[in-house]
Amino acid sequence: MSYTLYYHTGCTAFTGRAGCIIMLLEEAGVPYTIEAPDAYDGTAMFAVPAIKTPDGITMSQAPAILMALAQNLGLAPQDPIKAAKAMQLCLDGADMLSEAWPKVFAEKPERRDKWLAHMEACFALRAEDPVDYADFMCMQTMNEIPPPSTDAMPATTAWYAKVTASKGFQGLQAKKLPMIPQ
Ligand SMILES: N[C@@H](CCC(=O)N[C@@H](CS)C(=O)NCC(=O)O)C(=O)O
Repeated sequence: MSYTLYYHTGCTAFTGRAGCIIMLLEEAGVPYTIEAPDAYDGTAMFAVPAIKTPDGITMSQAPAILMALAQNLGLAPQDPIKAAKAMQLCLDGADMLSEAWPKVFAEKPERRDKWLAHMEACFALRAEDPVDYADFMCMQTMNEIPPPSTDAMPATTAWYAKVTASKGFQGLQAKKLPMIPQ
């Protein structure tokens, strides 16, 4: 049984907020298809991305989808302290995206810098940890921002190297789609 992800254009033109979910599914190596929003026949949802899972979950809200799926897919920390911090980072990543969208902080450099300093601190905390769902939420936005100076943000630089090498990131990149509509 396959997962079905729902997003604008079925992700044939851009990946938007579905990118983090695509990375999760690619990292897990599970079968999935992507359909347009009007194909969704699940329980109430306000806006895509939405998901239908083989075990009957139908839901929206990208960070909640990541949290709901990651446990079964083996992509959530097991340690309760790390698990709690991953939830925080996932929601931080979603907030950062909402604030950056759609011009990726072009008009708000001071907010970009505040977010990047926060991400640096968070990535330092998880430097030794394997990639998990919270990384995919953050990478969805971080990949759109010009890379920070390696001297100023060593933890972020190491984090980029770790996450860009992941199967999930590589699977999303292989689709050769922009994150934001062109
Ligand atoms: N908090 C939601 C935001 C969902 C959202 O804003 N989806 C956009 C596309 S990225 C949309 O389709 N919006 C239509 C609407 O709000 O009516 C999430 O993270 O999934």
